[in-house]
Amino acid sequence: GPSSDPESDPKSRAIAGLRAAFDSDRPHASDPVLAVAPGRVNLVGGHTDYNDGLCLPLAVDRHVAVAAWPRDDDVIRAHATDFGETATFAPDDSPDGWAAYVAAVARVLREDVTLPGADLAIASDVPSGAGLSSSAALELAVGQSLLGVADATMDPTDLALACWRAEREGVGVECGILDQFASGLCEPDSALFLDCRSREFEHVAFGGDVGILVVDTGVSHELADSGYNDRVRECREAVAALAAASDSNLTSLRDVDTDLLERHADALDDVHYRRARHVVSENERVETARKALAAGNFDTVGDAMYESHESLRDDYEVSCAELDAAVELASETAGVYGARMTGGGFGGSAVALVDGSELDRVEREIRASVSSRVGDAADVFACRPSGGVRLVMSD
Ligand code: GAF
Repeated sequence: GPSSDPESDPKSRAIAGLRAAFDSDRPHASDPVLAVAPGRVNLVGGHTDYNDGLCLPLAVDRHVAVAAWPRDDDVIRAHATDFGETATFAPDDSPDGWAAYVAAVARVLREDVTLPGADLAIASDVPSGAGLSSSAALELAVGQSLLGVADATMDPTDLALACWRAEREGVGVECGILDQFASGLCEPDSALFLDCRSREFEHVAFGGDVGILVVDTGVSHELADSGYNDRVRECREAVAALAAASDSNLTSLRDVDTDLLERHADALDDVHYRRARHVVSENERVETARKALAAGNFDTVGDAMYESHESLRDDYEVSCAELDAAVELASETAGVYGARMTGGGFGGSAVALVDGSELDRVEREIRASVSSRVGDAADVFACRPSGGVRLVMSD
C-alpha cells in the first residue's frame, strides 16, 4: 500500500521537493524543519460546529507534510510537490488556489508572532476534495512549520484557532472549528470530544478493538461552491425565528433542545424546522456516542452514526447518492458497527466503525463491490486514529 512505499511518504517527498525546488539557488547547511498534520474523519457531530455544538472526530494516519527553511527576508516561496507548482509571495500578497491557504496562515500568525520568510515544500497523502479535511491539514502543517523556522511555539489550541481564522478570512468558507481542532489536537488511538462553544475538549480512548474504514466516493466537493454557506445561513435564520417566538435570547442552536424546538415549531417553515431538528438531535447523538465509545458499546456508537447519516440526508440535505450508497454498502457488511457521511457533504467520504479483528475482511469485501455500488472513482482504505500536528525529525 501507499504507506509502505517510501516514494509516496509525504515526509520524504516534502524534503526531496524542498531540495529540488530551492537548494540549487540557495544552498542550505542546516536540516529543514519538518511538520506533519493529519486529515480527519468525524464519527458523529456533522454540521454542529458552527452551531456552537458538539462533535467527535479522530485524526487519520494520512498527512500533509511541510518541509521548510527560513529566509532572511519576509518572502514566502511555497512548492507543491504533488503538482509541481511554486508560488512566491510577500506578506501583503493574496495568491490564488492552494497558495491562498499558505498565505492566509502566514498572515494570521504574523499578527502574534514574528515570522521570517520561508521556503516551503508541501506533500500530502490526504486526498483533496474528499471530505477528509485536507485544507485544515495543510493549514496546520504550514502553521507549525512556520513556527518551527521562527523557533517560536504556540499553544496548540491557539494554532488551531489561527488556522480556523485563516480558512474563514483567506478562503471565505464560514466553517466551524471542527477540522482545525481535529488536525491540531487529536491523539493516537482516541477520538476528540469537542465542545465548539466552550472550545474545551477531551480525548476519548476506545473501550475496545475497533477499526476505521473510509469510503471515498470520488465525488469531489468544493465547500466554497457548495451549499455549505447556505446551511450556515439557514441555521442563523432558524435561531432568529426561535428566539423571537420563544421571547428568549438564545444565540445559537446549541441553546435549543427538542422540547423548545417542538413548542415553537410553528415559527419555522419546513426547511428551517428540519435544519434545526438535525442540529439539535445531532448534539444528543454526540453525547450518546461519546459515552458508548469509551465504554466499548460499539453497537450504540454505530446506531448513532446511522441515525446521523439519515438526519444529514433527510433533514439537513447535504448527502448525495454516492454517499448514501457507501453507507448502505457498509451497513450490509458483517463486522460494521455503523457508518455515515463525514465532512461537509455533497460528495466526499463516508466513515465506518468496524470490529478491529474483522477490519481486513471488511475492507476486502467493501473494496470488492465499491465500484459497482458507489462508483468507478470510489476508493476504500482502513486507517488508524493518529496524533495531531507535530514537528518531526527531518532525517
Ligand atoms: C466541513 C467544515 F469545514 C467543518 O467546519 C464542519 O462544519 C464540517 O464540514 C461538517 O461537520 O468539514
